[in-house]
Amino acid sequence: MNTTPDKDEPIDKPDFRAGFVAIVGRPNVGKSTLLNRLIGQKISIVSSKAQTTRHRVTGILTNKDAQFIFVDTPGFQTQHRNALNRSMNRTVSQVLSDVDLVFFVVEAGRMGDDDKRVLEVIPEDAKVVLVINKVDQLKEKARLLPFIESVRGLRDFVEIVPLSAERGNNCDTLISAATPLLPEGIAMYEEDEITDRSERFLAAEFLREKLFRLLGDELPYGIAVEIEKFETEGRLRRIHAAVIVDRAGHKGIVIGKGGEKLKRISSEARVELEKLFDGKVFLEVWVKVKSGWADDERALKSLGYE
Ligand SMILES: Nc1nc2c(ncn2[C@@H]2O[C@H](COP(=O)(O)OP(=O)(O)OP(=O)(O)O)[C@@H](O)[C@H]2O)c(=O)[nH]1
Ligand SMILES: [Mg+2]
Repeated sequence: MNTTPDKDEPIDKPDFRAGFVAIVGRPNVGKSTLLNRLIGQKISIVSSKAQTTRHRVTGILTNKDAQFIFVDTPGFQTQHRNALNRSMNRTVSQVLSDVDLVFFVVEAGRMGDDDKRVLEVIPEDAKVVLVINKVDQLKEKARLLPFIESVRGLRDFVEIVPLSAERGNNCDTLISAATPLLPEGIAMYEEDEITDRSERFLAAEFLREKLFRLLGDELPYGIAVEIEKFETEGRLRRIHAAVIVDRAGHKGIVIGKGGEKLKRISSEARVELEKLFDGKVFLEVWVKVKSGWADDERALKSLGYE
């Protein structure tokens, strides 16, 4: 019998823990920043605009004690403006129904009605860790303790962890606190796997991030990205992507004078994708008008929304 450990064998040690952790909260509290920080790599897109994340994004962290399968979710919408908003909330509810642990993320010093609505969506029997993010933004550190006191009664939180996802402060405390809260079990993914989402999905997301970051305030909400072709030749990826806008008048804004805007957007996306895929990327982007796509269930399905 061969007793040397096989590299491909799942990690199976006594006391090892593995489980799914949902990261939920209202828009813009820093959920995706936290996911990226916890797994040590950028996988989920981030911007200063609310409602950046529209899909479930999985990030996997494996250490010697546990395997965390974090699931980043869209910010929970308190207003349902269209089918896209409903789809995003559905994603949050679906993720919440099927995890071992929940990180409920709020901003330090702020617990509004929109935060409390998210708390109501978390199933009663779920184990919930309250993550108080952006502590670096608190001008007076002395305000943190009274804030914690004022929110700790909202639910029977299993842990309360203040941190800064952006700076990385106290994120290791969150991991240590969450480890014993995961069920005992074997790893479900290989040690070096960081996500279960495809390169095709990540390419669309990274391009959408640049659109969110480089376009004005309102435009990104009417924008989606469709990957029309994704080919791999050795270490080279050839990607053809369409930026979907919902009004003909928006096309010119995305393209910009002499094509400058779109050139900058696709070049910034390409640079990040090359880092992520560790290989050369050819990214060709064009703009397509699909009126009313965000309120059209069929169009949403074809764009990969749940
Ligand atoms: N100062 C500070 N800013 C942060 C921190 N974490 C996140 N941010 C910023 O907050 C903004 C929103 O971050 P995201 O990670 O996109 O937030 P989100 O909760 O995923 O947002 P949605 O996907 O839109 O729901 C970005 O501008 C981040 O840089 C933090 O710890 N400190
Ligand atoms: Mg997000």
